[in-house]
Amino acid sequence: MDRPGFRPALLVVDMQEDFCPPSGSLAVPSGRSIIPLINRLLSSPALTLRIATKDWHPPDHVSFAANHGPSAVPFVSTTTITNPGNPSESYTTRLWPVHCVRDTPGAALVPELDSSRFDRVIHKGQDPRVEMYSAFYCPFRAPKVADSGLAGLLRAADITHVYVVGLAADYCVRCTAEDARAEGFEAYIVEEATRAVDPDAWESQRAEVEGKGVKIVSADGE
Ligand code: VGL
Ligand code: ZN
Repeated sequence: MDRPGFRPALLVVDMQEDFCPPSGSLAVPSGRSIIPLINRLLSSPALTLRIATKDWHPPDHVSFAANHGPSAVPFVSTTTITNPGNPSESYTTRLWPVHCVRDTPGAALVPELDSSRFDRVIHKGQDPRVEMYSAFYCPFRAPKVADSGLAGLLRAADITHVYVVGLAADYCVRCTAEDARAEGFEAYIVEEATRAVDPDAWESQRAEVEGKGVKIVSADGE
């Protein structure tokens, strides 16, 4: 039975080959194992909107260790990212292996995913100068950088609740859910439908994520 004022969207974040074992360049441990549950969630008739996101980087993207000289080590080295619209705003972030380069096989959605269900696919991380974990925009305060239009899309569909699943829990899933909450939506991460790059780090981040108003829920009784 429809509840009044309940118009949920499912955001399926970055279910791409490069984030999945066995061959992804930034494979998230057991990242492939969540696909059957995501397909089941996608089939729910209760959903108002079903959206996929794709990490979609140019080859010269700032998050690739390979673009920072021979001494930069993926997963280990960091770099400083500056707001192109406000040089006084910057932060330090982790460098990654080359991954999800636009139009390459590694950037494709995994074929087992029931992609025919998606109403829209949002691309993110296209600006070579900035990292973009969230599917909404980069984490700068002002001005906003690389707005994907996702908030406007959700509002235009009168979405009330946003359920976030996919990869990776401790990066793009988390940031997307936090921004959904900050944009005024009830925001959820479905625990069994996500996996972390660093499972231990994710465990220690949960309280902080919940402190931002995101609810981490179980798919039990979906
Ligand atoms: C992601 C690292 C780099 C993610 C994207 O989708 O969580 N993580 N780019
Ligand atoms: Zn990326």
